[in-house]
Amino acid sequence: MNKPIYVLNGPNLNRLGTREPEIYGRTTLAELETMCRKAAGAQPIEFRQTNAEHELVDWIHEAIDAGSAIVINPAGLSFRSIPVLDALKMFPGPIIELHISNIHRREEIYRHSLMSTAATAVIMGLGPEGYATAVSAMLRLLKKKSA
Ligand code: DHK
Repeated sequence: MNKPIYVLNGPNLNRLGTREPEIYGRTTLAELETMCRKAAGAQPIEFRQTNAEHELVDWIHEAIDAGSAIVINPAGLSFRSIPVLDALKMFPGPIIELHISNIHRREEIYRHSLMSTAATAVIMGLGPEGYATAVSAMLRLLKKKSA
């Protein structure tokens, strides 16, 4: 059995569906999980969300030992969390940083993600569909890695 892809979500993403729909759309986190599982097919995934920085760090540590890849939307932690960045730098597999919005078209405070230096790739601006795109892309990265 393949080790799971960890799809990790940061603060406030539990409010998707009603949170600033003009930016994030109306897809709920539960619907995003369904989209990810459909895109993953037989590949197992761990889909989680937290509002706590320490929990996101703990899950990245778990992925270091038990996961094959990480797709992460760190949300607001993207811009200030050295602990999340440091944890990602320890992860040996591929990492896709994901944002629903195009952070470069947002207010200045959202335009520089600390996480990107640890990411294999960054996907942003595709809206909620970006999650399925990220999982599909990760399947290809893992296949290339195992070839
Ligand atoms: C999600 C958030 O919660 C924001 O803090 C980021 C990101 C953007 C997103 O687009 O998924 O600025």
